Amino acid sequence: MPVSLATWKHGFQPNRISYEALLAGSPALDAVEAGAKYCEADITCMSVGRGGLPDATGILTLDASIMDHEGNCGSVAFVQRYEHVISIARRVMEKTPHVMLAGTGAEAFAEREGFPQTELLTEKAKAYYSEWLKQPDRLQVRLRRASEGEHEYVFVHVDENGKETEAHEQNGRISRLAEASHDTIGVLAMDSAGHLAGACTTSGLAFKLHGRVGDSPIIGAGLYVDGKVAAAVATGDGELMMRACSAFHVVEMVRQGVEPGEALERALKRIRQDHHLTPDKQCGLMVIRADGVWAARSLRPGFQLAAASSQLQDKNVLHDVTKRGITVTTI
Ligand code: SD4
Repeated sequence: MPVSLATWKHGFQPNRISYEALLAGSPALDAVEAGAKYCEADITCMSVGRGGLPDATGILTLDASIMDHEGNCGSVAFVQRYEHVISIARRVMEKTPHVMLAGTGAEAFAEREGFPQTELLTEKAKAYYSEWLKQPDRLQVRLRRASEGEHEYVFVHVDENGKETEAHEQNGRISRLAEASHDTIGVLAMDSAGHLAGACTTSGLAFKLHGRVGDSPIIGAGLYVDGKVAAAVATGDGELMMRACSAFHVVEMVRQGVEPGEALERALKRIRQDHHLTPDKQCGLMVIRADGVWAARSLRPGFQLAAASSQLQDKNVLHDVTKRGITVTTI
C-alpha cells in the first residue's frame, strides 16, 4: 500500500529513504521530510539546501513547504542561514498559527526553535558563481545538461524566444558545470494508513534576482495535499506554476473525477495556453491519488522521478517522463 515519489534523478536516494521509512511504519509526513532532508544535506545536489547555487548577488536563499493529509501546512522562503528548511517549514506548521514565514522572520523563528546555523554556500557553488559572472549577457544565461543523463552541464544563452545556444567564455572554452539549475526536490508519499503528505525544498532557480521566491514554498503552486483526494507537487520554472496554481489545480481536477494522468495533462495544457512559453521553460508535475494511483508528466522531455510502491515490488525505480507518459528505467 505505501507509495513514494521524488522528483528528478537525484530524488532516487531520497525516495529510497522515504519509502523505507514508510515500509517501517512511519507516517507519510515523516517519510517525506526525511527524504527531503537527505537532499538538503547532499552538497552534490546544486539546487537544494547546502551546496545550492546562489542568486545573482552571490547569496544562496532557500524555500520549502510541507503539507499533511489533514490540510495542515507550513512553509518558509528566502532563508539564508539554515540547511534544513523543510524541517523549519514543518515547525511553522506545527508550532505557529501561520502558514508561511519569510526571510529574517523565518530565521529568527528557526533560531528560537534551536535549528543550527549553517554556511550554505560551498566553494564549488562559489566557483560556479564566479564563472557565471564572467559570462557575457549573464542574465540570459542558464544551465543545461551537457547530455542526457550526465552530471555534466553547460552554460547556455537563451534569447528572447527561448532559443538556446551554448555559451562560451571569452577565451572560447565552453563553460562546463557539474550540476543543473533545475533540481528542486518534491517528495510525495502515502503511508500504510492511507495518509498522504508532501514536501518540496529548493534553492530556486540558479542566479535568480535577489529576493525572488519561487513556487516551491507557495501552497497550491508548488505543493498541495488534500488527504481525501490527492497530493501533487511541481518542479521547474516556478513562475509558470505560481501563475497557474498548478498543484492545487491538479488536486481539484482529481476531486472532480479526472484521472491522475489526465489531470496533469490538463494542468500542463493550461500552462501552455495561458502563458508565453519559450522552449527553455520546463514544468514537471507528479500526483498520488488517495487510492495510491500515481502519475507524472512534464511540459518537455528531460523530467525524471523516482517511484517506489508495492506495484513496483517495493523497488525504487527511476522513470523518464515525457508528455505522453512514462518509460521505466531501473538503476
Ligand atoms: C523554483 N520550482 O524556484 C523551483 C525550481 C525548480 O527544478 O523546481 N527547479 O522555481
